[in-house]
Amino acid sequence: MTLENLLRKAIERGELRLHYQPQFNIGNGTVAGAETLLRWTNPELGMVSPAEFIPLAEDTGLIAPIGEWVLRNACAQARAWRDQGLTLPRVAVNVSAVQFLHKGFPDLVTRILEETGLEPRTLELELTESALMRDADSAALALRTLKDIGVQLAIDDFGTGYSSLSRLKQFPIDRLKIDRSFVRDIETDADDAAIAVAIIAMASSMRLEVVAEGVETPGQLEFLRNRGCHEVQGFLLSRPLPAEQIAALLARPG
Ligand code: G
Ligand code: G
Ligand code: MN
Ligand code: NA
Repeated sequence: MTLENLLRKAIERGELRLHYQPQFNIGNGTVAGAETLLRWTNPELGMVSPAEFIPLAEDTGLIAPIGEWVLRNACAQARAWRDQGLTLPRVAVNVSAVQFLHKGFPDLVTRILEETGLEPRTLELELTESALMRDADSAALALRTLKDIGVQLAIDDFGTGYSSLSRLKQFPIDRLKIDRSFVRDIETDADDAAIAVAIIAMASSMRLEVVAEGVETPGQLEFLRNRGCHEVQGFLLSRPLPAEQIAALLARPG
């Protein structure tokens, strides 16, 4: 079977699962949220990376059912944690450009929030910078509709696309995620450090929050803390984890 046909069957065969990577407040170390990351394990292929199958899903239209599955399951999980008395302030879901620009997307979000009974502000949608800039007028409209629903909005992989700053100002965004390619050499590469510092400064002047991705070392964490970054996410703090392990993390006293 082709990869496409295997992927087509993955939902009904229950081969998709969600992992969650916690995001921490840099000041006090509390959990600020978690990013939902899709995992596909196929009996023949083993683990297939989303970096491989998401582009295929986008090209074949499979992103619609897969994206819907991710959104529904992430919202249901967030609601389940809440019902268990666990506080997760925010669950972030990656939304591909194809999904985001589809006319019915805001209605789908509304329907899933109603079905699961999750407060809209608990859900954050991560859009990539390139998805937003592809057709910035349509993106601005779609973002406004989503913002009116009450969800939070983040720009993922920030710094890697070609944002027009005047556009950025028009977008009703809550949060920027500094791409991990800038974090990796933040202590040694003056250009990467300057970019990260500029993103943090720009975000604070626009009253946006900043999450740094891909934090792997204490030195990177220290740099980001000294520069006023709000939140961090990365292997230093936690890998993406199955839901049960997130529950344990949230239940941990203190
Ligand atoms: O988790 P990992 O590093 O393997 O993810 C690789 C890429 O796949 C990242 O760019 C990530 O944003 C993307 N990705 C992971 N899960 C999802 C998902 O549920 N939907 C979309 N559209 N992209 C995802
Ligand atoms: O494109 P996006 O930012 O959504 O990608 C998220 C991906 O980054 C996930 O697949 C996740 O596994 C990966 N990731 C998360 N933390 C780290 C990290 O500290 N280092 C590296 N190299 N990858 C990370
Ligand atoms: Mn992301
Ligand atoms: Na990213």
